[in-house]
Amino acid sequence: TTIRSGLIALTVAAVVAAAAVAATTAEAATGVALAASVEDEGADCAVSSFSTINNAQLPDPFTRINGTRISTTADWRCRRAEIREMAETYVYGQKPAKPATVTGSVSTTSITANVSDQGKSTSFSASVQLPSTGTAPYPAVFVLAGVADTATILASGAAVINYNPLTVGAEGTSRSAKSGAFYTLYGSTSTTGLEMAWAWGVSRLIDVIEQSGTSILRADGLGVTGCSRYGKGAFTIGVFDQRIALTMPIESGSGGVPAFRSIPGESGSQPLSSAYNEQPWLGDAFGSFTSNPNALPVDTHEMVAMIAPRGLFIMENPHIDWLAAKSGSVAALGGAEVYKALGAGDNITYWSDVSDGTHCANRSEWKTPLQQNIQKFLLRTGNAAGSFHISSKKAGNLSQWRTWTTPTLTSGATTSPTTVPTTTPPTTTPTTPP
Ligand code: MCU
Repeated sequence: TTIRSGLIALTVAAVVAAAAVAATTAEAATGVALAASVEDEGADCAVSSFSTINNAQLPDPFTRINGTRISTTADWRCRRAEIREMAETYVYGQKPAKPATVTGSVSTTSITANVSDQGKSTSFSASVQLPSTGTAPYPAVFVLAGVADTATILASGAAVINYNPLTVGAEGTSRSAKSGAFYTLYGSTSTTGLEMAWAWGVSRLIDVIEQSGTSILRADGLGVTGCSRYGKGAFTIGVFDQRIALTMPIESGSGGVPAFRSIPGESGSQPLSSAYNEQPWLGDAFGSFTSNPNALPVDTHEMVAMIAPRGLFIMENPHIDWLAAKSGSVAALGGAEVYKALGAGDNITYWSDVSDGTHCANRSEWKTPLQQNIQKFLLRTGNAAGSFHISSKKAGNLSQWRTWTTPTLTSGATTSPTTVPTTTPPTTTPTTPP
């Protein structure tokens, strides 16, 4: 028995070592760690107090609330936490931390989460479809409401987790009578909007995947996608859980990827007030900003940046004005500056140059990049560089939206958030959009 268990231990060690080498190789290619093993790596960061601002341009993602600029890649962790806090406060509503009790199970056909917090309990499930190729444990993509090219996802070797967000945060209610699993725990008058409620639900399903061991699904190979209102959801899910390795919002429109400041000037796009009122997708606090987004101390290019350096594949439709693809390109280009500064410029893809104008269609142009993103970030068998394919019909111009430049971040330790730089901040030439 001793020899046998020794052999098993050696075999396990070899497999673990091989996995570690694979991860190191994938990460070495980008020079940065990819998905995290925790929901929020900056949960311990102290965030200074903040308030509204007045700035018609996109806020500088590299400047802290106290006015100093970050200078090392390690500084990004707590700068990101500032953005997260401002985004929760003014845009989406608070995402409660992992509740005291999360239990559940993963089978080859479903995942169930049972969650209890402050004396209240709820549970919800998602169905699972395993791919026909590859071997367990499989990477997996959460598909919101079934709207995405699931055939290509499965054929690429990733499982599909069919997540119905409406059971966690229902549409069709007033802001004072919200319902669904999230609001069962946190109250029907919670000021947190549906997009964040949906994000919380996926985070709890990930807790269950993590706790279930690795026999069916891999917790370190998870992606998310969905179209339209579910594109807004897919984006929010990726922004607020760093365990998501690949985020793929499709045609998300106002309340999703498009920059809030750019939407009012984009002809035919869904106005902020409409996105706020159609359904309680955004948090209640956003109501103060629908006619004045310039007061927001954050914009969605910084939500894009919160996903960095993890995989991000933004898909947009330039043929329907309502979908605000021009403002989407502004946010993507702005957020890509953070990707570049972190040495992960290759991890973001933006694609609105498509011929079919049908909303939420499966498009031939997106098939290959979808497979490549799954290979790179979920299976970790590929390393295709991300790229920008912006439709000339809806091409935003980042230089009109910023005065800040993109710093060259050094790899040193974090600089104190309270230290005022004694030297002039680096004056790098703005990098050309990818
Ligand atoms: C783009 O997502 C939404 C849009 O914001 C709404 O105004 C419209 O009613 O529905 C779109 C959608 O979810 O379509 C499926």
